[in-house]
Amino acid sequence: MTMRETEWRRKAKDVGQEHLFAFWDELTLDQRDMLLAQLASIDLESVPTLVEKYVRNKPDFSPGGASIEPVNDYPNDHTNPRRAWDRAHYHALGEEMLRRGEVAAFTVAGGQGTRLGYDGPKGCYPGSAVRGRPLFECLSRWLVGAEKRYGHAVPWYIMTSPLNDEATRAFFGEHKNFGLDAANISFFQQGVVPSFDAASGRILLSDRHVIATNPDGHGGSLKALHASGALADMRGRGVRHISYFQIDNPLARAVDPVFLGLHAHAPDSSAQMSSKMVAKTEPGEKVGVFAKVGGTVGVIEYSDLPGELASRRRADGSLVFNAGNVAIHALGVEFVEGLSRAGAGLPYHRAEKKVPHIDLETGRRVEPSAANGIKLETFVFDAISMCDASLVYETDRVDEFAPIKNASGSDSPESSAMLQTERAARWLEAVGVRVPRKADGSPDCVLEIDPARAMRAEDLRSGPLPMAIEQGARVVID
Ligand code: UD2
Repeated sequence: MTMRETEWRRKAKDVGQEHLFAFWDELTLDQRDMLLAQLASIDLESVPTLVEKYVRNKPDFSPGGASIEPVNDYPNDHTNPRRAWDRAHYHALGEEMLRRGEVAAFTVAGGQGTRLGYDGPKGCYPGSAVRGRPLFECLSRWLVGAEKRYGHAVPWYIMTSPLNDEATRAFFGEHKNFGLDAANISFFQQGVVPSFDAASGRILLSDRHVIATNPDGHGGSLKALHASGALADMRGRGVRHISYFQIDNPLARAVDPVFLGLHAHAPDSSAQMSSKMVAKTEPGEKVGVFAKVGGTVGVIEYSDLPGELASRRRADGSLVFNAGNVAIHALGVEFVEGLSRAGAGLPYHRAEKKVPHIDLETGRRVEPSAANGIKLETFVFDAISMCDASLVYETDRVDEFAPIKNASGSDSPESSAMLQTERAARWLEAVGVRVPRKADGSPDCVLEIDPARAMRAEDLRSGPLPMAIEQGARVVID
């Protein structure tokens, strides 16, 4: 036995995972090296706690006996008597931040398009309604537009995972970074956690010399921003705030002056972490909601929100707990640095999944037909409750939320294209362009507006526009 082997065997044994060496004698020297290297990359010491807390037990994320109140969000309609606010003021402040180069864009793109049935990084999926531009390109167009408008490049940080890092970088290379300067694009990988056998709490092997792992969730982005040096890079560039969004939503405003202005300057914001919400469509809609739990703003998963509260309504008929999470946030660089310094880990959430693995007795690969494993993930929105104060801003669903998650039905390429067209139609109508509509009111055409041309309806006035869109036409405004 080599020193290295002895040491790692002991470490694995100490945390109850010695079985990871079950096939050691059959491995080639290279395979042995790979296994030891993988062991070194995992936080083995935390394993017993993870097993006890999340595999053998199911942590309770429900609010329990704590008080639950709605958040006092900034309504999308800034004249809403519930809370009138000065939209133009915050828009101007946000624009100033962009002019000074204080903002970075950050996309979490570590997931695979599994639900979509797409074999590759989700960002490569054709997402725009008319041209079928890849999701990465849809988002890149905001940054092209912002640089043109504000005279300062917005650096773009993209979090990948071991599952898609190489393919993502290659895709950007093939597409010449979508016209952005390579010096302003950074990729880094998120971390992974071992996948566990639900019954025994043992870490699963995906091959005789490979530990089964899964990406550590979008919450892993906060750790990875620090570990990758991205935060230091931001500091070096004078970036103070991070505009966070997911790869699956082609309508997400990669940079939104109003939201950034509110986040950094509103009196009730700590400028640590702010969020966008959309009003839930019905009590049963499966999105987490922002609420004050025990006086602190956080997200309650839909499964944890008591039914009575989910369906409670205001006098005007709107839902009291309607603040749906669309996974768009603004984060202060200092806040994320502070979390890393304090080692403030986010809690894990467990998911019971089918995890293919090697049977320790037979050495054969098992493709389970029912959930056998536990995958652990952290969620970025759990950082909200660590803020001194956290602001929530309501955006309009049609304006900013058309995710592509499923192959068909809701949140599909088809529903996203319809929403993209509806938004474009509204913007065009707002500046006097006639848009054909069907009897049910939906646009009778397919439309796409390039964000580099217009970040909001008003921007459309600055260039040529058709008088009217023809029935059935497919039109790009750029
Ligand atoms: C997420 C939210 C949901 C709602 C919705 C909005 C959770 C648990 N749910 O649902 O409340 O806000 O989005 O669209 O977050 N990702 C990584 N690494 C990972 C896992 C995910 O980068 O390890 C990225 C992924 O590439 C994608 C995003 O995070 O951009 C969302 O991931 P998801 O598809 O797992 O989340 P979803 O759609 O269940």
